[in-house]
This record gives sequence, C-alpha cells and structure tokens, in this order.
Amino acid sequence: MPWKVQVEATSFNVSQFPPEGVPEIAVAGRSNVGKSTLVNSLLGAKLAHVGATPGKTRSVNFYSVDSGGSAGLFRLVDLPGYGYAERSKSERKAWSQLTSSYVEKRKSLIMVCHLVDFRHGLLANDRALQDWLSERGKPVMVLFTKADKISKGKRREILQQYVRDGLKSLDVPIVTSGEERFGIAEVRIFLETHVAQTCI
Ligand SMILES: Nc1nc2c(ncn2[C@@H]2O[C@H](COP(=O)(O)OP(=O)(O)O)[C@@H](O)[C@H]2O)c(=O)[nH]1
Ligand SMILES: [Mg+2]
Repeated sequence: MPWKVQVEATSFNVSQFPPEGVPEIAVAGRSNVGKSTLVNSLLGAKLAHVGATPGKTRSVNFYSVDSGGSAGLFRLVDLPGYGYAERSKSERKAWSQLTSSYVEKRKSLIMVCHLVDFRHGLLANDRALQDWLSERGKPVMVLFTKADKISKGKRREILQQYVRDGLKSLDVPIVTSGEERFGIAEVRIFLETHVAQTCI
C-alpha cells in the first residue's frame, strides 16, 4: 500500500512536539549520514531538507504516515544529527538536550532507526549512541546508508564484517541507498511490521 504522508511538526523545543498517542519511529545518526534523504525515500516525498552543508537540521521533525495497512497511523521522526565537530559547544548542548528529552520521555517512541554510513561502519560516537539507547531500553534497528558507494560484489562481506564486529540491532541491518533507491521497500515493510506488532 502507498503511504499517505504529511509534515506534522517542526519542533525546536519540547512544547512544539505533537501530542503523544501515535506510535513513533525515530531516525538518528551522525550529521550528513543521509537521514533526511532516507526519510524522503521512505515517505516517497521530498519533505525533509537534504543539506549540502552538514549539521543543518536542529529541529525534531515529525512526519505522519498513514500506512493504509495493518500498521495504521504512525510517525517518522527525524532527529538532529550528532558528531558535527564545527558546531559550537552551546549548539551541541541544545542538540543533546532536545534529543535526549525526546528519547527519554516520549512514551510513543517504539524504535530508533540508527543510520550508519556503510563505508565507515560504526564510529566511536555511533557506539556511544548505541550504549546510551540500550541503557534506556530503547529498541534500535541499524540501517546502513550510502551503500551505492560500495561495489555490489563487496556489500554482503562488509555487512557480515560489521555484524561480527558487534552492533545492537533488532534484526539484521538493512543496507540502503537513497541515491540508487535500494533497500527502501525492505525498510518500509520492516517498519510497518514493527508498528503493527507494537502496542503503546
Ligand atoms: N551517494 C549517496 N549520497 C547520499 C545518500 N544519502 C544521502 N546522500 C548525500 O549525503 C548528503 C547528506 O544527506 P542528508 O540526507 O542531508 O543527511 P543528514 O544530515 O543525515 O540528514 C547529501 O549531499 C546527500 O545527497 C545515498 O544513499 N547515496
Ligand atoms: Mg537532515
């Protein structure tokens, strides 16, 4: 079923979050990893801003999705990226305050999709995010991005290596490309299945 999507809120502080009660799947990852691109690919619409300059998204962006199927209504939530060194200290603090209050307090949050650049695998701050989420008992699913930059024949081996190196993920990570549009349908089905199975 095609999704019916719309922008629900662009929030710079907690008071701008939409009301709870709809299951939410957050998308997190380093700045420039391809969060907005993947969100747009999943939504099938260019609603999220794709930046040439990293570290632009400072708001928490809520997109409502009517899946039309058994998943019903849910939200995709694009979180600001982390790990962009040129950002000022005060900005980084604002990032972590808004993001951590969302992740820690939001009852409707059912899963965090952790986006990781397939060329680099999990870097130190990705590991820190994984530990932080697991300490808070938040289910996480790893989605690899920009896999078009790795030749097709090497992808399986690289994925297996990343899994052997250790990562926290509900299922085998899905290897995607927003550019060449592969892995997108698989992610959609995974999200729908997860929403349909989860009560909030
Ligand atoms: N080759 C390739 N480039 C991508 C892909 N996804 C995003 N990009 C590029 O990476 C940059 C950052 O993307 P964006 O979605 O804004 O990342 P965000 O900061 O994580 O939201 C942009 O220049 C995108 O065009 C992908 O799957 N493949
Ligand atoms: Mg973005």
